[in-house]
Amino acid sequence: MSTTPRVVIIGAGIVGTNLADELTERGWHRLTVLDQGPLPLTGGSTSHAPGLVYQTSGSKTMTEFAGYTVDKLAGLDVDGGWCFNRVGGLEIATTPERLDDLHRKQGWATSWGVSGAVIGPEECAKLHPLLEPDRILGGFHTPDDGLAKSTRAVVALARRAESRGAEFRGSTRVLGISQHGGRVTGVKTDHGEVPADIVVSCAGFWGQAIGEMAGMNVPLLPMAHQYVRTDQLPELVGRNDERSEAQLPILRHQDHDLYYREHNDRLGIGSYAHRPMPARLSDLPEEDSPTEASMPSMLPFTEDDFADSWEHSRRLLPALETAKIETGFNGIFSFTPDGGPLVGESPDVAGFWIAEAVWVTHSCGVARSVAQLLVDGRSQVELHGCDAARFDEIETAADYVEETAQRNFVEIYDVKHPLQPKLSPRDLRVSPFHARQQQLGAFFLESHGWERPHWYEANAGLVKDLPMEWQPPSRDAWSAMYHSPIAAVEAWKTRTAVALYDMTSLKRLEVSGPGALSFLDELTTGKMDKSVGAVTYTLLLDEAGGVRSDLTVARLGEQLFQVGANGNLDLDYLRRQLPAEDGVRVRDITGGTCCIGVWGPLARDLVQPLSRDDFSHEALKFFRCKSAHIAGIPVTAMRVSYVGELGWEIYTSAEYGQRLWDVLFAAGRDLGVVAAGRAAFNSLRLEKGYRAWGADMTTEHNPYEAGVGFAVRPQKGDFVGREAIARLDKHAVTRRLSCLTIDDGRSVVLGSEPVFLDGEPAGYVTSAAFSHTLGTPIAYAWLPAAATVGTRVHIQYFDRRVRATVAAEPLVDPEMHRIRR
Ligand code: FAD
Ligand code: THG
Repeated sequence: MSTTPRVVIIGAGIVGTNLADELTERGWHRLTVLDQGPLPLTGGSTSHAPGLVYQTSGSKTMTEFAGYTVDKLAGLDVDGGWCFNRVGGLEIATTPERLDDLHRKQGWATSWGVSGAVIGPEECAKLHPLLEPDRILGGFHTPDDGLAKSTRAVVALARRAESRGAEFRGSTRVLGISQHGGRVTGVKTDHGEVPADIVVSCAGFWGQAIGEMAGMNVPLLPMAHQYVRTDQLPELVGRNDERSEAQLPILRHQDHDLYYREHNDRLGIGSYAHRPMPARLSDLPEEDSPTEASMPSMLPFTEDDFADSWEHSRRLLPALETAKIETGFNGIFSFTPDGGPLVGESPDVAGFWIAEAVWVTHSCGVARSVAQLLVDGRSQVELHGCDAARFDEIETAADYVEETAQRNFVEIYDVKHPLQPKLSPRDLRVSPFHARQQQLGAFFLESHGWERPHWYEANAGLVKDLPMEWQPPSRDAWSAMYHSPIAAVEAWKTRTAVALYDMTSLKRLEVSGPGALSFLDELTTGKMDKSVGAVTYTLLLDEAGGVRSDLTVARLGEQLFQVGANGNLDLDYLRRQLPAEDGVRVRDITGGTCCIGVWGPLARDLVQPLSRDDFSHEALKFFRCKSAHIAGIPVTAMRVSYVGELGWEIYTSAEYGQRLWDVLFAAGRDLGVVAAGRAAFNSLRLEKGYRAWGADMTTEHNPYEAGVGFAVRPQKGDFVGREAIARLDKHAVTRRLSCLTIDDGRSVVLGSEPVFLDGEPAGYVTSAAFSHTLGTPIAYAWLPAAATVGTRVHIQYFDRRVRATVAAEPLVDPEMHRIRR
């Protein structure tokens, strides 16, 4: 008798069939896959996807997903027909900016373990003879990329899953999700009810409609994307046959939003150059028996939209000059607010999961992770960029999704700076200090809808006052983007006088009730049962001891805690862990409150005269908090500093925010106070060695290798991850988040670059900045533990090698003299 849960998968596209395969491989064979379309050509996106698989992206997780897709599909066939054709990938540059970007991309490939090289125009033409070498500047060649035959892969995967007991039912439309007592119990279809303990919607761009049936908002937008096939090209005749289909590398011409592949003696061309074309599900053709030429996910070809793409294609590939477009269609697939997929369980209906907005490229990897989540409770590849709960509420609103998804479509192949903000929607969330920040000439970047000052032009006049040793060297054009030398002023003032930082966008959660203490105690690595007024830096671990988040927990009352968190994933996690019986409440208080970080050696000189409360070291020690009044404004002062200086995070409710800002600013004038932005903030926190969750560490890392082992108290009693942690030898880590200083004192890197040890790729940069206090660029990187302090390494920045040295950390104030006084 089997005891594995009954699973229903909605959708037999590349994601659903992969998931059926992964789950049955893990012994979960009580599994039914339903699709409204006939099998195997259901009429979803998979049924027409040309299947180009480029593995490399800026995301380690997505690149690893793609790597698994390549490996897995390469091992599959249907009656000898390939599921993956390793023709290689070629992305060409026709502008110097693109060529630079390809070097940067080659760096990502190296960081994440994909092989690839930037090559010259002649070599490109040798690989792809349709290319005219004098029309291009070079290309990035990735020999392991290629074509996925998704329509064949679904057959191979379904056969394998069926052989292990899975059942596939086509022409069965899901009409509703049945639930009882907050749990999914099955799905309603046009052929009756199918009972289930777990339902996973792999419905692709129909995801929103299925989500609605379970009351889950799925932030994706179906959009059309044009794809055409030419008529026969004499240059391709005789090269391929029906079986091989292709042998030239898949080609990308991103400067004009185009890509190409062979279809035997024809060329297929995909274009993102047209206007965004959002599609309504109700406008799709109803098709009971889809064919390759007609299916629900295909809208009629709109030729005018392709005109420019055709021109640019003929310019790039002269063989097209005499060719014609034989067929074309506007094919539909999913776009999301940040371009990432959507993976996770409904927050409201236990057992209802989604795995949507997934490309063929990442499909095997996503499916493996979902199977691991379901079977083991944990994905081996970390998922924070895929988790459906990563968005704040505003980011899941239909208006927001429509606007950002369309923008992502337009920008899909753009050369993107890591700090580049969205142009719209903007000014969605502003702190109460916003008007003042504008008056000070704040340069805003955006995060989860929040406007965050990166520096203030009002401080420009102080650049000339910078002492010699604080003057930053000039930067290369790329690292100078979205940066200003004014950040040096703001860092200098923070280390030598006092500065005000807007900390409002930091996610704040209130955890309250009689069960609050034990609730937090069971989830975190730290001791929570401290006196009222204590603040604890602590970790959330997963069951395997991976770092799920790092938090500050302030005990404001016996049954009242304020948690400083890293984002919505923390809120989502805490809510899911709430005990069934009442007694703990978790509330997001970010929006109704605000926070100013007042930090610097003169912070106390600024704040104390404004208050009748005692802000002395004795009265409010490091990592303590208390209620107080500042110029009559009720505040909570928390003696915490992510920039590593004396001072407090000062919280108040939103209504008092502007007054608090004004009072502090005015009182600080004689002390030389400045408003300071995220550019200085990030530099100062790195100097101090404070990790940023998501960038520096994730669930893939344990606290000891990440350098936050000090926050783990195994002796405190049980907590999530304790057993796993107990099995680790904290002194025997094999890799380490390591601090690097750049030897030449001027070459700034930005993050994700590969790091070489003895000439071999050995790790990657997580965060980087110019350290104003040291007068040299610095970086944090994951490196083998053998790279001890003093080890020489180099970082690849575009096509350059930047020498760096592993340094003892933190670089600034290891004795905590600046903070504890
Ligand atoms: P689908 O294949 O759409 O499967 C979802 C299934 O759910 C469908 O079969 C549908 O019938 C079923 N379903 C929906 N609602 C219900 C219901 N109520 N009841 C029962 N069943 C239901 N990706 C790449 O990686 N590389 C490419 O080169 C590439 N090129 C593309 C080119 C074009 C023109 C387009 C449009 C997309 C392209 N994509 C590419 C994207 C890729 O096709 C999709 O991301 C991928 O196929 C999605 O797979 P899926 O299984 O999630 O969705
Ligand atoms: N402020 C508040 N909450 C936060 C952050 C914050 N939560 C999320 C994130 N930032 C957490 N990150 C850190 C990292 C380091 C410190 C605080 C928050 C810190 N560490 C000290 C140290 O390592 O020297 C103290 C450690 C200790 O005494 O345990 O200050 O910015 N509210």
